[in-house]
Amino acid sequence: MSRSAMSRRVAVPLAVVVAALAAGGCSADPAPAPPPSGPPTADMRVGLVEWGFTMSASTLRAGPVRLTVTNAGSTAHDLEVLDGHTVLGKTASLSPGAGQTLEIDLSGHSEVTFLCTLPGHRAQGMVREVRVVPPRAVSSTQGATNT
Ligand SMILES: [Cu+2]
Repeated sequence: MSRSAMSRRVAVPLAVVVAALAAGGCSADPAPAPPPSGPPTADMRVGLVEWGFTMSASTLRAGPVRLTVTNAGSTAHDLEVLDGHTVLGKTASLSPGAGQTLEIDLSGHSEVTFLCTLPGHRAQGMVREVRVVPPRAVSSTQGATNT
């Protein structure tokens, strides 16, 4: 008797907690912030997080570029840079807090793909197309906002 009264008493607060958790799950989703707009860069910082990439710029400059990659997440990640099926560069699997610098040549490329190759991470959202702009176009678009 007293037992059923007790379970009824906790039933309402529990439902409230569950509803709050469900509602909070969406807004608390740690989606990476979009990269700042600005001129294409040859020196980009890339953060690996659950589940995506934070980037210090939105576009890369064709030619030699340096990617300073840091795992800012709480599980292991890596970064593979692809053009189609061609691997242009790839870090080791990085523990949280670890980093690696990739030096790659993007001469002649117009778009690359950033990808985390750890199982399941691509499906969680760790894939992203990044535009590569030839140096000739850089000066004419410098300072302009995205078209
Ligand atoms: Cu990953």
